[in-house]
Amino acid sequence: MRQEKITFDMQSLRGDFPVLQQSVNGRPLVYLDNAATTQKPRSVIRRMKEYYERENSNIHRGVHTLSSRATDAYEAAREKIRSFINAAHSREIIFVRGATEGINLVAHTFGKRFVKAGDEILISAMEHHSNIVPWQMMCEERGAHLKVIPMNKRGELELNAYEDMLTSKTRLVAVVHVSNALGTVNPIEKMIAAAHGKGIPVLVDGAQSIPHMPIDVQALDCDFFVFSGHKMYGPTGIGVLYGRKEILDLLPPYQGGGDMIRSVTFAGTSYNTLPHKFEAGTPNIAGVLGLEAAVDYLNGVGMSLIAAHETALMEYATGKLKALDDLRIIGNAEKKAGAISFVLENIHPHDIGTILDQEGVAIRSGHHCAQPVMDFFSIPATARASFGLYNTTSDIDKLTQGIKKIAEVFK
Ligand code: 7TS
Repeated sequence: MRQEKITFDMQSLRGDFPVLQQSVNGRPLVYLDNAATTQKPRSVIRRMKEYYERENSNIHRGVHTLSSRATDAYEAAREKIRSFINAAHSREIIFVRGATEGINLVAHTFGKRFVKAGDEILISAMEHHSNIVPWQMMCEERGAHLKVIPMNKRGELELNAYEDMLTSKTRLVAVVHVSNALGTVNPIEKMIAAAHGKGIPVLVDGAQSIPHMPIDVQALDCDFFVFSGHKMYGPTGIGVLYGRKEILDLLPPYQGGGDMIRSVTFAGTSYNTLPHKFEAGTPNIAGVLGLEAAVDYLNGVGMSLIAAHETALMEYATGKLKALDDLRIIGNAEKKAGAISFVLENIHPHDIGTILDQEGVAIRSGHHCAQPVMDFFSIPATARASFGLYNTTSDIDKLTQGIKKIAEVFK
């Protein structure tokens, strides 16, 4: 069982994040761009600094003390992350640069091993570009077809259509858990069960779910799950590909280099076992240790408590935004997490973002690397407020006050 504090002490929690203790444009910072990246607690920053000051050394190759210390720390972090997502084995945890690299790794290696001309890959209508383009590239290379699970105007996937699309030609389903552009939480347990019913493996893009809810990859029964450290209070440049051992063992290596080999001669090379087979070259050691510190931080607060706090925030924000004149929320799925996208009548989202910034409120405006979602709703862009564990109802009040000001300026 994870240790969870009984109460959510917001003041002490916010105090853990140095970035939040500043003013921007003369106003105390209200940070509502957590879907793009989250702020880092002091413990994460400290862990990385400590590594460089005391342990810095390359891993898996030296016999000297610092090297074995760094190796032990790196592998202990892998075990911590295994436990965080409840994977069955730590060798199923592959360190990558982020969700994007995790998806590219699977598209490349799975494609090479399992996909041939005429086969189909299923993605959904609400994917981030990083869960579209790698599959397009792979399908083009292999003469396969990319099929798109449709969604409705609320921003929910059409599950009946999905089940009909699972055929003997389908090699893999790659679907987002929580949409970064709409906030929709997809019913992935159901979707995975339906695919498995036909023997089809499933990759889940967990970039936007991992910071907001407890994740148990064995309970989900997914075959692959990818996420980025920087969206869960960890550093940039580090992420995780979880893969079921039985499938990872069948895949060819992604990149060649040091650490991924068992032996090399000019006549040929034999490859290392999991997870090293997929970790060529010197990895982001400091990043891995920073990510471990982020996991410790999340466990310390408690993922269930974070989920409950953020669900309440989402409800509060939805109510406040809905009450504003001329504001339309894009994405009204029954189950949402993390982010609310909206548009204001006759005001470009970039103007919303710029004026809010003057109020010290940081939100994101644009297509959120989900252009097909914008096309679906016939809009060029949205403004998006996205939440983290340190956000409060007072942050949301400042957001809505800022939006009211914008409406007045443009009147
Ligand atoms: N998948 C989803 C659902 C995402 O939201 C993102 C990043 C990625 C994959 C890619 O993650 P990366 O860490 O490899 O870049 N989403 C966003 C966003 O919404 N605003 O900035 C980045």
